Amino acid sequence: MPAFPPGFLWGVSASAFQTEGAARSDGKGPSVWDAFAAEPGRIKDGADASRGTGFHERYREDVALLAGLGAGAFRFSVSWPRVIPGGTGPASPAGLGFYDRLVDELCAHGITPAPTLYHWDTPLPLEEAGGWLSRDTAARFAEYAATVAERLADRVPMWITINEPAEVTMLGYALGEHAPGRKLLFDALPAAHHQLLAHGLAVQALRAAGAGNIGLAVSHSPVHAASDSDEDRSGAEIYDILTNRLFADPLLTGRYPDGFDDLMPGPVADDLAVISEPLDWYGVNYYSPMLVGAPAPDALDSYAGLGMPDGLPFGLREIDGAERTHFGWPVVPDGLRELLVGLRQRYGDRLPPVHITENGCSYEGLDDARRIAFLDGHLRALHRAVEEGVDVRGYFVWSLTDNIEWAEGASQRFGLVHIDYDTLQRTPKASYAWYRDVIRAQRARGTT
Ligand code: GCO
Repeated sequence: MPAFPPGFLWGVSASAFQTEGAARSDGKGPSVWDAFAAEPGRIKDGADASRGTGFHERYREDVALLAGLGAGAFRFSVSWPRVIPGGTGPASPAGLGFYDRLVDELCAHGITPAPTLYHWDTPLPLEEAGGWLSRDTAARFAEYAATVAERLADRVPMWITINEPAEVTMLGYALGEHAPGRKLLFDALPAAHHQLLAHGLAVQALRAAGAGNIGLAVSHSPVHAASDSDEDRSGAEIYDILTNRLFADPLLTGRYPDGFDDLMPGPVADDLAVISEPLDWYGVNYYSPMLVGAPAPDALDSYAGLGMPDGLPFGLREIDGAERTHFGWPVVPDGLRELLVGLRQRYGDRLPPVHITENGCSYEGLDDARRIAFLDGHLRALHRAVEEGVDVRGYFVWSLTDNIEWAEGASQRFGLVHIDYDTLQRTPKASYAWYRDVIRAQRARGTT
């Protein structure tokens, strides 16, 4: 592995709903994902998502695993309804106490705590009042952000406001495969705007509470047209805007892509000034590129288990020839370089330093040579992006342990560490030792 820049942060990511369990402990309020997962048929194989990986009980064991890895940082998420059980109103001392202990435990092991404030688990009462379709949710989020920062900012040197607002909008509100299960198609766009506003208000609230080094995690995929025909190119262009620009443009330039202002709830111009509050860094989640064309009979009717309804102005196509993960996602490491160089070209100096806040793959087994090959290929592609002038400061593997993969339940294993869902026993995989050795070798070169 070539040497990464001095100070490069070697991290691992996870999220609250996917790991914590203890859904009703310590006065935690219900989240939209608790409610969704409890509906029959929502989670594959009827997996019991409410136990997670038992992280709430076993966090010390997982921090020890992080320490064994030599991880420089751990990106976890704070569960909003664990901290503010009703979504609004008083904070829960027990809820805040849990994150307080987790942060202390990480610090005691020399691991940078990097909390995400929103990784999809909206407090249920707020969802029932409209969730991200309601402007009020953004204001409630900023209050919650301030509460967490007041408690943790003295020890937390890196913050992530929200995670993948595009997926929440698309999977949660447009297609209905994720919580809250709404199928609004393009009427879901206000959910995008209100998450962006929530982000901007939270940046202000965090800074006011003394927190710094703030970013967010945005999913990106290089998008290629299925052919040179005008129809395929325009399908790919719409998909590219929805995937790569709908969030990045307002965050980094203070403007929506052409035509989108009119589709958003107001006051859009005032909100954009808040949304584009300068970031300290920009987080990129990358899994695979997309091949997209016009809506057509040969378009995929499902992608990664997600049904694609009729009536969309694009159609996804199979990428031929690529290896696939257990999830069926194509493995294209150079897509990471391509998208980073593309972001740099599009946004120039408006793109702040970048962290790869998620990258990883689902494969079965403890002897996970294919995960090692995946991560090795992506790190080399990331290094090429650095050589091509992209200012990348860190890389976070998704994920430390196997965990609840949303509607896919326990069926997709992304961990460096295996979870036995009967006993919750943790067993490091071959990729854990490999990543430990990568970090060790980089550190020996004095780069981290
Ligand atoms: C996210 C992701 C993670 C997933 C991972 C694998 O939004 O950050 O959905 O939570 O588990 O991307 O799909």
